Amino acid sequence: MAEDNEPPDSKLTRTKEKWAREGRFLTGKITRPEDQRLPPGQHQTKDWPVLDLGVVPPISRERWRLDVYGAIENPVFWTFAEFAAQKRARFISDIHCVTTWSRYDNEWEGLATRELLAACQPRPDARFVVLHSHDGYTTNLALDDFAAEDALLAHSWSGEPLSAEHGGPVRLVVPHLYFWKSAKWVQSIEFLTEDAPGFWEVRGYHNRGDPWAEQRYSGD
Ligand SMILES: Nc1nc2c(c(=O)[nH]1)N[C@H]1C(S)=C(S)[C@@H](COP(=O)(O)O)O[C@H]1N2
Ligand SMILES: [Mo]
Repeated sequence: MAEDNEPPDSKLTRTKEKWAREGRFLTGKITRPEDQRLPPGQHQTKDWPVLDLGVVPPISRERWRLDVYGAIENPVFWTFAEFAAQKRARFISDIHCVTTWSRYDNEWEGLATRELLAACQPRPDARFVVLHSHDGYTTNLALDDFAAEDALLAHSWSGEPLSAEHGGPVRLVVPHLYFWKSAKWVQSIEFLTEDAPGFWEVRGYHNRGDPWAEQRYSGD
């Protein structure tokens, strides 16, 4: 298993760090999702590109566990069967990747993050969430963003089990933020009282990542 390994250093990682330094793709426009479905600087794609650190961790549904811990009242440790037996959400949403592609109308099924919060009961001082993935990737979100009404831990896409290349058995989907916040191959979810920037957030990418405000890079 790759979970204790350092994330791989790749040419793509170095290219994306360079884009952050140069402010690549920035248009300087700010729009709102109500007025404009496609965020500034994005273009629509019909296919679904694969983007990650280059390692697909081989985690079957049988071996997968969800470990939820930190500033919560009820730590959760579920097998895939226990996870899948929770109340099922089905959401349709758009993907916006910071590398400028957007893909409309993705059908996801899984557990709404709000249901997870109801189960694990964050303490009053919990304000941030960090996702830890089996490839060594991490990403951080404000608890309010994690709790968005259309955010979910997805195990299915278009009615089929989520493929390994797209983050199966289970990935996060947070449609209102750039897609790097949507961690693939979720291993554990940590609740924190202080923020803890993740893999891209310490490599020049924005701490929040609102596509309509073009929060691509830190300092935008
Ligand atoms: N575990 C993990 N999750 C990840 C990544 C990653 O490298 N590892 N890459 C992020 C980035 S930068 C993007 S754009 C999306 C890509 O998801 P996709 O390959 O399903 O399109 O996954 C995000 N989640
Ligand atoms: Mo990305």
